[in-house]
Amino acid sequence: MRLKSNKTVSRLTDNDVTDERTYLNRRQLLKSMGFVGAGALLSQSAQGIGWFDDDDENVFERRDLSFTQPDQFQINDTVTPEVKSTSYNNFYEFGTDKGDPAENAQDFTVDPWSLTIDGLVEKPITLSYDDLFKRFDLEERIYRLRCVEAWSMVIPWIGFELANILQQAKPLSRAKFVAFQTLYDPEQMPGQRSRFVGGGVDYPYVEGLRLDEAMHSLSILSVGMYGKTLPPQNGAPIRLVVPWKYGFKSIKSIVRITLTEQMPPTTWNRLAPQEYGFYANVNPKVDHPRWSQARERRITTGGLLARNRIETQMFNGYPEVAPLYSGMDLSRFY
Ligand SMILES: Nc1nc2c(c(=O)[nH]1)N[C@H]1C(S)=C(S)[C@@H](COP(=O)(O)O)O[C@H]1N2
Ligand SMILES: [Mo]
Repeated sequence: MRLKSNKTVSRLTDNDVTDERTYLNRRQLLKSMGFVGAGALLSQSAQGIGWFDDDDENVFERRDLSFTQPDQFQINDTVTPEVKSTSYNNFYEFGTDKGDPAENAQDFTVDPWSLTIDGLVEKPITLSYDDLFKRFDLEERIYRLRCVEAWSMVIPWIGFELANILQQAKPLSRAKFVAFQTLYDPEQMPGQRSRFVGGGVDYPYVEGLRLDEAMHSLSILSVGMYGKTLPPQNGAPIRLVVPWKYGFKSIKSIVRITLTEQMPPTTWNRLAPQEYGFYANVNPKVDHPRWSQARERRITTGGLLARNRIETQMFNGYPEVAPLYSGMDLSRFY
């Protein structure tokens, strides 16, 4: 994480952590700025990035789910081991280091939960924790997840199409966008109590989609992964997954979905508008101002320092979404 201005903590690109020396230099930089204590520095360098943490830290209880496995989402890519996708996370509400969410979110309370769908709809809906798992048939979708920081994973999500719930709420014809909001609960989320822990984000974390993007069959609300309910570090009890967009669009631990007429504000766009757009479609031809998006590090096996570089695919390999953007200049609408 490098400080760009006193308002913005900008993201570290993957290229900055591919060798341990750079990684440690970064820790030292953060430490000199007062972002991490010496203890964190030592334990992180000793344990890598948290993948080899004591597993007794993962005390959050996850239930088995029942779901179908439609053929079209059984893809060829190697699925990322669960131990990695649940310990290398971006969830700034629980801290900005990749190992922080798994460490700090284990006591997160997800039951009771309340998710409201409101705004420009005929029938506002409120779902309880149990409703999240009962109201829709759950299916497994194995999707690629491409972070804007140029790493990626392949994750077996369990969930239902966002379109299903939006249709139940009956959008009014004026509705053009869908706004999402993460829980705001500073007592449970240390990143919401301190600018240093929370990366300078103005909480709650918010995201948005155009209504036609939200209605696309690839857009899902996920309530589980690897056969079980979500762990808190991955956005329990319910999070968005939009696989053709950079990972920051896939907002976690959602409490509110609001249909709007105007394009809603989004967290990373507010922080650094010249770096993160509203659309954030994965695009190997449109580089981030500070690093290339042509390639990515696929996290499979082999640890943080393993070199596993592959070419990034247009729309993250989901070309069926291209018609949503016909006629748009994607370098302008990044
Ligand atoms: N509320 C919230 N949602 C969030 C984030 C966050 O910091 N806060 N990080 C985003 C980013 S940058 C990524 S890459 C994905 C990571 O999801 P995962 O940890 O399940 O892989 O979550 C996204 N959703
Ligand atoms: Mo990300």
